[in-house]
Amino acid sequence: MAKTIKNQVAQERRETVAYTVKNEKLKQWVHEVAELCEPKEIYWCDGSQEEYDRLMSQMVAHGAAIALKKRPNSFLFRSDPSDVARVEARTYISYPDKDEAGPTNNWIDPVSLKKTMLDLYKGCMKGRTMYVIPFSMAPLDSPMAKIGIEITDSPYVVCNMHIMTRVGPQVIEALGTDGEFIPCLHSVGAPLAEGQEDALWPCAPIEKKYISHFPEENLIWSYGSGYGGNALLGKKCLALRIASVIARREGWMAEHMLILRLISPEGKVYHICAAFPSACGKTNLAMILPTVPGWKAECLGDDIAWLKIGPDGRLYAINPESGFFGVAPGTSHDSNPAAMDTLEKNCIFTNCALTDDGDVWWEGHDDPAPEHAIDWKGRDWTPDNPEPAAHPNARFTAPAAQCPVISPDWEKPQGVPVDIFIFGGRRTRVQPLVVEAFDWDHGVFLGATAASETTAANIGAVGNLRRDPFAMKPFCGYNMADYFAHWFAMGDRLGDKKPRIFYVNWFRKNDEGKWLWPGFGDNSRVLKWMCERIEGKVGAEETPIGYMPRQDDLDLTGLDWPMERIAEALEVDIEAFKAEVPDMEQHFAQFGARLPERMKIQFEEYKKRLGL
Ligand code: OXD
Ligand code: MN
Repeated sequence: MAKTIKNQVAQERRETVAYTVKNEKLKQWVHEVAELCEPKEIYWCDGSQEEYDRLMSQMVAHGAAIALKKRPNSFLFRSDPSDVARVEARTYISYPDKDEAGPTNNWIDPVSLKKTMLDLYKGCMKGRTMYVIPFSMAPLDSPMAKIGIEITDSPYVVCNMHIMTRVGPQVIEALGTDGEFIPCLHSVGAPLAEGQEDALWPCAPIEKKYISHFPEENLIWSYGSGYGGNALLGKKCLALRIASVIARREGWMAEHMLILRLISPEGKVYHICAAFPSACGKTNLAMILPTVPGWKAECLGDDIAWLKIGPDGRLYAINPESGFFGVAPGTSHDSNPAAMDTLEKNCIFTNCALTDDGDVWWEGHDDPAPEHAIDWKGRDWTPDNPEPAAHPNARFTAPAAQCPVISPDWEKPQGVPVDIFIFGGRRTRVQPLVVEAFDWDHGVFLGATAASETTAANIGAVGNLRRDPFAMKPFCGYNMADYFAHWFAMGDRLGDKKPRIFYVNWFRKNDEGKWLWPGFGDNSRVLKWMCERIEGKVGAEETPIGYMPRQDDLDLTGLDWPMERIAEALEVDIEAFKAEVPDMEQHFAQFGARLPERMKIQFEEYKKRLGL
């Protein structure tokens, strides 16, 4: 009896698929989800331009998207005011044993979490189309590629996934009859009753949002949010949280890192991977236009790196994404000219302001504030308005291939060999411009103690200092203490082929609130010092916190900036470092007995060097 009813329901639901799907497990999963979520129809995405254009015109017709007159094939969306960023407080790493998730993750046991979410998913796609998105993270011809299937009821998510990942029947083809895929289920959590008009940005209230990961099953379930990393499940959920677990198991690394190529005047090539927390300048550094004479840079990725030891024993990095989902406010021809050029066409903008001539604008844009605009909430806005016109976490979604400084090797299947790791964050005080780790273990300690002021990329207070180890606090899919151990173990496996490790802070200010370092293109001066350290060409001073350049060790040719501020940017205030030790104690204490012995040794040595 049950079977007949099932069949009847299935027959009533239209299913559109323009290619042959041979993978039974996939077909079965899609139909199970349809029975649970009860969409009005199922549509398998093909990743084509025609599909993108069709969905966009539907969203324009509905009013959810605004076609920008000034930018070809570009659209503006405004989210619900409650749905503007990742929601770390509603993000779960679910293992049967809480200790596997560790103290830095939210945890609910899989049985109760699934029960709660199944109740929410029941009928949640009523009145909507269920889209099935076959996507690959990393180019399909890369040995690193991972296939995901995202099921979503959001056409906005489909269009973003077109840009951020590789979508299409080639992915289904690669799956064959029994290939493995990572199931990623997403719903905005806003079923439509018969005749009910759809919201412009449907989503569920905060207490019903769940961004859940079941690492033991490689499974992702997201409910209630349509924004960024909560909804584009290839990004943070798959390429970081789930991938970090797989990586540890298989002996590689999934990191919240940009990938950058630097080329010296002599043509020597260096690859740098840098981990900074969200909204701390990864996209700007990834697309840097060096000001230091003779040096060139190319971008390979701005947010995520997958790193694997190659046949020659070196560590190779590949960017699993195919687009940039960057923070718009603060992006300008000054801060990031390459990003501004990338944004000229074929982009999606979310929560930016709309100008009267049909373009987007945000705080920190080169163009002065327009005399009148429509703000991110859809209200009239003039420069005397105390609220910003764009939300501080307003975003652009842009194809990586469009970036004028994209490296010709950005899709190289085996990736590029890494020479340098950089950690860092946004610290107004205390942390100097740059420090080099004494060795790998000390570098792991620097990564593990990384701290940064919180930003608008997560819903919550902005500007508070928090420890964000390796910029992975919101993205590590297992116990962070085990993640530290994995870093130590990778160092052992890399032997003398280990990249060198540095820690930077571009954001230090003086007592008058003035920046101590110019930042942006001038950061290349610090990168040059790092490359020359590798070559043994330039000096450094040993300090209790690591090796540091003296002012003369930095190439400051042509830099028009008060030299006394640079001196201050390089100052180490030992008392200020000592004052932070209790916070570090607390940070490490949360891991209890799981904290690797090698980390304890590093911490003891650090305290000794500070004279404690
Ligand atoms: C991102 C983030 O979107 O880190 O990359 O929040
Ligand atoms: Mn990020």
